[in-house]
Amino acid sequence: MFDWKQDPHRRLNPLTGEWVLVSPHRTQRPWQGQVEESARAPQPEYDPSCYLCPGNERAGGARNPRYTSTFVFDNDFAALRPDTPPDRFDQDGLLVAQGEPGICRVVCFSPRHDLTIAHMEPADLRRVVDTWAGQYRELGARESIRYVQIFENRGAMMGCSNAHPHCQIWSNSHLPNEVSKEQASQLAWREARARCLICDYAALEAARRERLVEENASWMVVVPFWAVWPFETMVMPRRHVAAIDALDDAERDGLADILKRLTARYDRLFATPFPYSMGFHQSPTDGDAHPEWHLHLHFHPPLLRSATVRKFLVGYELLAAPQRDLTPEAAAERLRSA
Ligand code: H2U
Ligand code: ZN
Repeated sequence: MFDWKQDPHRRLNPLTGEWVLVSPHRTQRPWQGQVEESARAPQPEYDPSCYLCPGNERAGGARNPRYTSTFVFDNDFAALRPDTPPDRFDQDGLLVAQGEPGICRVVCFSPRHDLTIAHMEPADLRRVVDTWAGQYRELGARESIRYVQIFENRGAMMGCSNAHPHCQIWSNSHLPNEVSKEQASQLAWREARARCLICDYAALEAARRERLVEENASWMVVVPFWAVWPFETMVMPRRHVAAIDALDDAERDGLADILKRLTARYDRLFATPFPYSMGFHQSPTDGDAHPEWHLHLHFHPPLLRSATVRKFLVGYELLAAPQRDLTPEAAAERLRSA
């Protein structure tokens, strides 16, 4: 048997069926990451030039109300439109295209321009969780909406266009690629073993603990065994729940708590507001029951060694397979001690 702290090996992601190459021997050299103090000026509570602050005019010309809690609006530059004809074009199976109706929204977490998830009050974060659940249910109830993708880009490094803490929701008619892979894997697991893939995985990680980063009564955070990004994490409810609207009161508070603690831990790791893309994966809203689905979130942060040294997915990764040096176990250890 190879030594997975030393020997190059590949690991399977059972949720996608894809492999990641791990080269731990390359990190045997001593840690050289410097910790740079963030030079960024603190954000003001209200920014008169912000498109998302209460009472301000947006880039699209609309004016935000003087909102006092979580605020949702239709994206002024939406990638999807509800009235798109769903027709399909297919020439010899080579030129295949389809009209994709959908709805895109923006969710401002709170009126405060300066409060990221890590700094919000638990009660205010709970309102964000309830808003996510409400949006999932409302959008998902529409005939043409079969998947609701809730995600947050944080930090300029991840393409976030505005410092005001917010997330986006893109909802549409077809399962997006990543969701489609997870759907197939969870369904196959359930058919083969009559159990849930993520329930089984969560139980295994709760017992082994080496990749565990955070936990509370209802949620766990791990660096998944098959992580691609250096400090990638997966956030899972302990109970088998297919979608966010099925979380009970305690689980919603638990989600607010775990997100606050995880993002604060990320911020501490390199003493910088940690950039990431995060989002939910959950049951499609196509009218079927989907008992195979287990709600979860993925955090994909780009940073590797410091506030400025990031990992790029280039070269071998673009052409062959994702690769990492730092093992997921070592990343979890570093996050636990941050
Ligand atoms: P990021 O989450 O990547 O920063 O994107 C912000 C979204 O907000 C983006 O999709 C929308 C953009 O279209 N937006 C508006 O709808 N109105 C505005 O006035 C500014 C930005
Ligand atoms: Zn703002």
